Amino acid sequence: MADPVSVGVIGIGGMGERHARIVADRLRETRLVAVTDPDRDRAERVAAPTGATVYTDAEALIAADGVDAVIVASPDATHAALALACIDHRKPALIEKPLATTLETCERIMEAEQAVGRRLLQLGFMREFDPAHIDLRNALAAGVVGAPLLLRGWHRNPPSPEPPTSWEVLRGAAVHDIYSARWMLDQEVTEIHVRGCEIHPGRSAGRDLQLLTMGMSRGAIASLEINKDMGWGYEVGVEVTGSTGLIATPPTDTPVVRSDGGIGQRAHADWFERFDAAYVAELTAWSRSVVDGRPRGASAYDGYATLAVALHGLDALESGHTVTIDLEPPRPLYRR
Ligand code: ISE
Repeated sequence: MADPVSVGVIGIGGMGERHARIVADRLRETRLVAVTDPDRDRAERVAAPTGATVYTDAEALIAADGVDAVIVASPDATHAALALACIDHRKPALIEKPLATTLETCERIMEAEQAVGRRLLQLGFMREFDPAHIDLRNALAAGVVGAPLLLRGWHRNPPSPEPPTSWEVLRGAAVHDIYSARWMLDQEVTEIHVRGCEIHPGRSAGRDLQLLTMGMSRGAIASLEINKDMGWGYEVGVEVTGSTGLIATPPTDTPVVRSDGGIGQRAHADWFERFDAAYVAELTAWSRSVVDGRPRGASAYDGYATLAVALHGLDALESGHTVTIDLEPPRPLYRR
C-alpha cells in the first residue's frame, strides 16, 4: 500500500472533523482525499483547503479506487453497516466506537473479517495511545505495584447540548473505560453491577452519573465512575491498587498556577483537548497498519467485548442485580 495513505472520512461531526484535520494537516503518513456528511456545507468546509472530493454517498466513498483507507465517524447506528462495507471492499478502516449497537451485528462483522483472513478494522479506543495511560500500563506490566488488584477509573464530561440516555452513557462513554480496564489489567470482565442517578432531574435524559463495579477474569476488581454532566470541564483518570503499591495517572498536564491565595490547574475543556496527542498517535499507528498490514490498537473483538459489557451493564442498572457476563473467547485473528 502506498505511503502516504489516501484517506476518506465518513461523518464530519466533531470527531470526524478532528480526524480529517489530523489526516490532512498533521501527519506526513496520510492525505485526505474524500469526505462525506449529510450536511454538505460541513463536508465542503473541511474538504476545500485540502482538495478532497466530497461524496454524497458513504458506500461510493468506500468503493472509490482513490481511497486506500476509511475513517468512520458517523452516528453510532450507522457504524456496523459501514464497517461491513469496508470489509467487503477490503478497505482498512478506523471505526469510531461503538462497533455496532447489537451483539449479533458485532458477530457478523467478526465473521466477515475472519472470512477475509486478516484484521481490517481498528476501533477508536484512543486511550491506548495516550501517554499517561501507556506509562501506567507499562508500569503495571513491569510489576511496579505488584499484582493489580483494584482499578478505579473516572470519566467526567462537561454537559452536552443533547443530554444522553442511560444507555447512551454506557454505549458511548463507559465503553472507553471498560476497554481501558480490560487493556490495563489484561483481564476480561466476568460480572457487572451498575448504580446510577440523574445529575439534574428535569435536564438529564437518563442516569448520567453511573458507577460500574466489575469483576475481572483473574480476580481483579474494577470500579468506573462515569459522569456526563460535570460543571467544570473534562477529566479522565485511572488509579490501580496493587499488592505492593498504588499507581495513578497524573491529574492533568496544564500549568500549576499560584495566585489569589490559591494553587491550581486549569481543567481540560473536552476530550479533544485532553486526548489530542492520543488522537494523533492513534491515526499514526493506524496509517502504519494500513501500509505494513500489521494490526495495532483495538480490534472488532474489543468492539464486541466492550458492547457486551455495556449491554449487560444496562441490564444490571435496570434490574439492580449483579449480572454475569460470558464473553465468547476471541478467535485466533483477535488474540493479542
Ligand atoms: C464521546 O463520544 C467520546 O468518545 C469521548 O471520548 C468520551 O470521553 C465522551 O464521554 C463521549 O461522549
